[in-house]
Amino acid sequence: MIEPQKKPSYKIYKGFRIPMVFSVENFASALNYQAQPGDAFIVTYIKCGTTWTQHIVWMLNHDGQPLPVGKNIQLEIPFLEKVGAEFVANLPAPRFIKTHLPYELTPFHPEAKYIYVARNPFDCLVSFYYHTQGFVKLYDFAAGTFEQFFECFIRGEVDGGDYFDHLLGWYEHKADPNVLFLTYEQMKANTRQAIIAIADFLGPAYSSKLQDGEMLYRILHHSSFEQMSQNQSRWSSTRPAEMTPFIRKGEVGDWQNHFSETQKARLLEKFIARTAETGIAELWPDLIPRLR
Ligand code: PPS
Repeated sequence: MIEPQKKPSYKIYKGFRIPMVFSVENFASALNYQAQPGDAFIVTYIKCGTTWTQHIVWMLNHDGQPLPVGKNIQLEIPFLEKVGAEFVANLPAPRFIKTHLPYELTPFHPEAKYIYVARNPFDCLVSFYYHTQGFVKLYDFAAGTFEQFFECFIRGEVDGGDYFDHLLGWYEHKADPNVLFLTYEQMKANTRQAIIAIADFLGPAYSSKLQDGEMLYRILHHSSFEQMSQNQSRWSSTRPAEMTPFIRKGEVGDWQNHFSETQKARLLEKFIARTAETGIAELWPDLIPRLR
């Protein structure tokens, strides 16, 4: 008998895959959260640089000091779909909110701000595989293979929904006045510039703080991969010691260590088909030549 394809386990709500330990009620309420003027959302498809951006934003609000041990970024800048609307509505203003929702479902207010971070789908897939494997209680996929996860991702049958739908939906709004569109790769190439762009986007109350070069230096230092690799209980719930850590590798191009030639060709074909004539391929100019 052929073994059925192993897949991560999810709860399904209106077609969304939700990690098993998440509450459907909170997820449903998140969709009805009333965004407020002054709210700032950090929006990503899963594994595209959310936590890194959350920490930068948190430090901009805390004199460039790093998140101390004992606190968790997911409570400081809460994940809307996980904690639900009431938790977020009760935060003091201005609210900073994490979400993985696609554009059309993200609570909108013209005076709210949206920082969107995109990451190339190849590295996103690899990072998402380790995430799904490592959070054993969330997905029951500890024994899942890269090949099995690849099939789920390419079909969009993962809890982020379809990667390309998410990116296309937000990319259309990249020039909106209340959207800051960044890529993980830009953040890696020039983190200093990304921190300044985020502060400028949040407004003079933030950008003025960076005039003190000391604070910019502190944020740069504490947002580095090396620093964020320390005391990882600050970023997520714990995962079994034998699994990869949440802040795992932090590299551009790790996909080259994982994809077979066939997988490269299949995801490249999908990437080209889904992003044709959008300009999205220009976000990662080195990617397609390296894949061919
Ligand atoms: S989540 O679960 O969706 O919130 O994950 P997310 O934070 O979006 O993405 C996790 C990946 O981001 C990497 N990361 C970093 N890279 C570089 N520098 C810093 N400071 C940093 N912090 C987090 C993290 O390692 C995950 O990527 P991979 O490729 O798995 O290492």
